[in-house]
Amino acid sequence: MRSRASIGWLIGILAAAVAVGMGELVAAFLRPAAAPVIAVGNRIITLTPESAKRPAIAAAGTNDKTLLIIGIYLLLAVLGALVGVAALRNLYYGLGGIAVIGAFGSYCALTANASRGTDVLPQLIGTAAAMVALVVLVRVSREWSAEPSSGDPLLADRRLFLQGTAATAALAAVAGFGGRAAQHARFDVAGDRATVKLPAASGEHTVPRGADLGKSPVPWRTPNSAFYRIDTALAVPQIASSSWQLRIHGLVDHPITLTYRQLLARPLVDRWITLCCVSNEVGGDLVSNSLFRGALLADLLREAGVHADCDQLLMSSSDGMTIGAPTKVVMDGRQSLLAVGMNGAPLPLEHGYPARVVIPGLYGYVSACKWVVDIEATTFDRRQAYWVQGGWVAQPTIRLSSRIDRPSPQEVVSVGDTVAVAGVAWDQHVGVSKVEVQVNDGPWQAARLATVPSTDTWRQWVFPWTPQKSGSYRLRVRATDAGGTVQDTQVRDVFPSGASGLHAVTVRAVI
Ligand SMILES: Nc1nc2c(c(=O)[nH]1)N[C@H]1C(S)=C(S)[C@@H](COP(=O)(O)O)O[C@H]1N2
Ligand SMILES: [Mo]
Repeated sequence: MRSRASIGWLIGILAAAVAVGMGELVAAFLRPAAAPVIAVGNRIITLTPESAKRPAIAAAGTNDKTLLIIGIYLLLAVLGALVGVAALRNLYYGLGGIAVIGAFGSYCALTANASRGTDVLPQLIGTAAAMVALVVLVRVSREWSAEPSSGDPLLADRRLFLQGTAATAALAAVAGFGGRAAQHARFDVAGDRATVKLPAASGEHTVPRGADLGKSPVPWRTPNSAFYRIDTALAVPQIASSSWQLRIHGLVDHPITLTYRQLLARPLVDRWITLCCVSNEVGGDLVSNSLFRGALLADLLREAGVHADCDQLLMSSSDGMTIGAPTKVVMDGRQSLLAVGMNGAPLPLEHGYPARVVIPGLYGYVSACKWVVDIEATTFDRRQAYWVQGGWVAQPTIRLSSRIDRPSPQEVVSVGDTVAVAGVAWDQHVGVSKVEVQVNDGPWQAARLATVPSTDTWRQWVFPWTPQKSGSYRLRVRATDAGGTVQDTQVRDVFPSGASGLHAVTVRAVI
């Protein structure tokens, strides 16, 4: 393994590893979001145009973040290898390459959402460390790979080379894993969350009788661990309850700053709310239903004295996400929550601990700000929220939707056996009045509907069906809302305001 190229790769990749490792270590003194790979990833998310992001997310699903991180590591390894090869030819080429990569990382760290000036330090120190490592490694590899003119110094030099690369690898690993461990020890708030005891709340408490028909593989109440998750946070924000504050300001008479303790001291309510993502495909699972506990957002806004000309409430999270909701929707009497709990427990970290907003009847991207720390009373004219900048509609209405959860696609059923075709339908804050099922091109037949505690949740349905002959069957579902409007059959993509079209499942009946 003495070819120049492979030595070049090795030392270049090691230099890159030193940069990442030192960056992780320095980030432990600042904050996890400043770790080089996280900062670059966060910036790449905002740099990528929406039109390029959507196919990538569609292909990767909810693994998109892991894949992005892996991609950054791979790219860095390739760039590192190139730098190493260049450095063996001319050390300054290699150092220049590192400087360029470091400059890009620094740019990302300084321009990422909610970045702080000090976020550049891990980049700078990591870059400097990589340069030192490269100089040392080029030295030891030159001495080894230069053909000995006389005698046999090769053996000694080879040992020097091995020692140099091993020491560099060890340094990178200790700094990197040590830095990571220190970040967790210093910043993780799972322990903080475990100490929170939420005060009791008025309102709903248990799954209402008759809401879950027991026929679907998807329970009416989504457990916290199964609740869908959508956000742009590469590292879940870690906000200790003692340091959380919410600022309500802008077009208000009295700006408010609320601490977690003050929030818990307010009257809290428990409400069943079905949240769904605008990116949910027809038949998709980016929709869940839980019991949210929180304070009424409208009360807080009234206390702040929101001005009549404020038509947008622009919420910001600690990681710089912005989400804008129409003021009149929040204030129209529905139970919009500044939520602290989910299914009886403090909010899980991935779902916004310590506090988030949940507004029944709106898609998540225009309502459900997680890790919320700021609400600015403003106007749609003046401020554009994150997703709206990407072309998503600013004030969409949720689309009446229905889904078949049983049988599953391509399932094989028995001729003559009755199958409980089952699923859910939703049109939050409007309500579902009817669900119908169609077999092949037959008539639409009414399904049995479950009861619901309010119009703010999805509604289960079941339809007993007995295939009479063997063969392939297509089952379709459609819902009707409380106003009598039947679900839109037009097929629409999720962008820019939510998918529409009917969900169909094809199954095979055999004797
Ligand atoms: N801070 C923050 N809040 C956010 C988002 C985000 O990316 N960051 N995504 C929104 C979107 S698009 C949706 S659909 C909901 C999802 O909430 P969940 O992950 O708790 O299901 O959160 C919303 N709130
Ligand atoms: Mo979403």
